[in-house]
Amino acid sequence: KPVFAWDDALQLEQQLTADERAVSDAARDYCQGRLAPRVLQAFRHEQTDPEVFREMGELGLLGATIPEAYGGAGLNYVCYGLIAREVERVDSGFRSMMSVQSSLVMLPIHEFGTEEQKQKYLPRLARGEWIGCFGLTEPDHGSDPGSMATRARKVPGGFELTGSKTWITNSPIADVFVVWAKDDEGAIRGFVLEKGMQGLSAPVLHGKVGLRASITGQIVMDRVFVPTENAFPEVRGLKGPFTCLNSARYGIAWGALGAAEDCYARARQYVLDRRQFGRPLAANQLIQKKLADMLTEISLGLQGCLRLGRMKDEGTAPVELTSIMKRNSCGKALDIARVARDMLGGNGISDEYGIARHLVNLEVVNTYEGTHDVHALILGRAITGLQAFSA
Ligand code: TGC
Ligand code: FAD
Repeated sequence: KPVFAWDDALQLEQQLTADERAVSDAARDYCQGRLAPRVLQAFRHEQTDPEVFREMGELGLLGATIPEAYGGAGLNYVCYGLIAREVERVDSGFRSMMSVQSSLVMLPIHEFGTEEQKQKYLPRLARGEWIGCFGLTEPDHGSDPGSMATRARKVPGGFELTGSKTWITNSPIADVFVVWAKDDEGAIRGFVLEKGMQGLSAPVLHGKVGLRASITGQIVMDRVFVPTENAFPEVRGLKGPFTCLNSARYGIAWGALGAAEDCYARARQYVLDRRQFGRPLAANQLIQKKLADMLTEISLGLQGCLRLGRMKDEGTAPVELTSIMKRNSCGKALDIARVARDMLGGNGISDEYGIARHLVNLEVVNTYEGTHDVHALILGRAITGLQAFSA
């Protein structure tokens, strides 16, 4: 008789290849063994440990889909998703550190960079020796990056970049900055900046209530000279940054469900252990319904992520599917975290029980890489053929 598993109802494990299971298991061992014991202090004290990049690099968790010839692990998109799920099961901030490095820095250098740029940056980024960040958002242009104000003026031997980017993951500790700016013709182009370039600074943003284990800052560029060899030669327009976002948003779709799974597992154990009115909380119908709803959404969501991963690996995934899954995973994970927090009563408010941390992290995850509503508008446009972003 088939047996029901409370933690893998649709038997995701059985739908993976042996290699994919091995990657997922190795990622889980590292995350539970090395990251989980550090997360409370990192979050509570807003401390980002750059050593995490080195550790992840050693295990091949950075640039998982980048070919081995450039230092990556040469894995498929399903593996990348499984890694994101395991990292975010511990904390969205750790996943942010990993996915910016992988999808938003290594991927564009691999996809759009010259051979020299690939050789120079990718192996060191893959090992976590160098830390990367991605500058698209500006103080006045978030959901609408096409209106960006940062300019790349052509000068002899290169470009001069002026402008500022904000809410940039990893920027205060970054060695490599992938920055998007408009050239003299008004076309969006990508540039690779390096720490120490004159006129470049990356002040930290303090006081985040979520994602506190992951450092965030600005990128301020005051006439930074960037040699021509540091520009991506061909790519023009929003296609450049959006190609990176397609990959990062896909990872988030898996990752947010990893956080949701952790909330569900913690809430389940808590209500089994905690007694009120003379019996376990878990014996109450209201509590059981909450757990049933959580497991349903997690199970369906993971199947959707796996399907999207398989389609990405086959090359058949339209970008709108990523919007469906990023939006669904974030919204559902946020709902699950809120309900799980409630099930722990007063203890749910303590950072020591983990769920409130996931909850405030997921508020960020629901906002970055395209807000919940922006993804609804992307889908609305695809469904109707009518854009509703602007008048
Ligand atoms: P639109 O007309 O839709 O497109 C302009 C050009 O871009 C192409 N394109 C895409 N290409 C590849 N992949 C995609 N997903 C693409 N979406 C669009 C499109 O084909 C077109 O190309 P061309 O050649 O015809 O010019 O542009 P729009 O200005 O109308 O776009 C509107 C909108 C809302 C879809 C877009 O601006 C958007 O997605 N906004 C959200 C902004 C966002 O996601 N920002 C993320 C910043 S990075 C970040 O948050 C990192 S956090 C990481 C972490 O810590 O984990
Ligand atoms: P806005 O665009 O001002 O949106 C505010 C509200 O208005 C949202 O609810 C939105 O859904 C809504 N809205 C906007 N337009 C419309 C519309 N047309 N119709 C209806 N509603 C609309 N960016 C990077 O480039 N690199 C990074 O590494 C990075 N990391 C981040 C890390 C953190 C911790 C955070 C918080 C953000 C990060 N971001 C990063 C920025 C992130 O991508 C933006 O915050 C996000 O895209 C939203 O932009 P915004 O904050 O300017 O909000």
